[in-house]
Amino acid sequence: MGVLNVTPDSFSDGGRYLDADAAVRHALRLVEEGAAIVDVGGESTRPGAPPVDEDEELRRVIPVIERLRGRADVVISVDTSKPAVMRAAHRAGAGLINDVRALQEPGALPAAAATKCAVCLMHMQGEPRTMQQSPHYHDVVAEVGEFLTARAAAARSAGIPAERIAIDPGFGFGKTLQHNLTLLRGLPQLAAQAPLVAGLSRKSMAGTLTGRPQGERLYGSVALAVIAVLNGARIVRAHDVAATRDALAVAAAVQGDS
Ligand code: 7PJ
Repeated sequence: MGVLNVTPDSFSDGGRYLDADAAVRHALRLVEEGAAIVDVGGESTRPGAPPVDEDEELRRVIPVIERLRGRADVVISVDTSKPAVMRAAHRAGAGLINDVRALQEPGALPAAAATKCAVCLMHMQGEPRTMQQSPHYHDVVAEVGEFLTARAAAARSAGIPAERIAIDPGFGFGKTLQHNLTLLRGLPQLAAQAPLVAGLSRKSMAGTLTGRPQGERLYGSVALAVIAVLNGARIVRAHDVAATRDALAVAAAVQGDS
């Protein structure tokens, strides 16, 4: 899953893709590099980011999805928590709803179900503005697992079939470095529940573990992606698709499924 940020305050690309045509060009490059899914996001969820209103989010993502539709053999994902954005993105051509709030916003469950899109349900402790202030768990793997089980059950009750539901532990979303490492080790437990998505690309743990600044997190991110896949992740969310694909081709060969 290639990441396409269409936010002016995105921490990893500085909003370089705000212009819809430039965003589509970048999306097509992600597809050329081997992305099977392009995840289009208009709400920055980096720690401390302010909320974005619905009209602004629609203005950012819908033109990109409309222009991308039919241009490439790729599933278009929309990274949103807002029911109106889910509906509009589906009409524009999205096939996957990636929600960092796991369809907990009012109206999100029925809206997602009505689109017949696949969904990715992610765990987050708190809200982006404050989530990194004091994350706390007794047993992070068990608590994240229980949350995802409950949200998958709620999605099924709302009419989303099990085969369209993926889950994601939400690395960095209300988690310390130690929480992230424990979750990474515990991924096999979560992977037994449903197809697992892992987003580690360019996150702070890749910087902390390597001692490198923000622009130099590629090698750390690729290592994290490989570990995630060896521990059961089925979809990896990544900014650097070509490098990640190569590394995952190696991991898949070791696993014996390529
Ligand atoms: C994730 C995401 C993630 C899923 C972001 C960033 C922050 N969606 N959206 N999983 N992260 N499913 O890219 O660093 O980890 S935005």
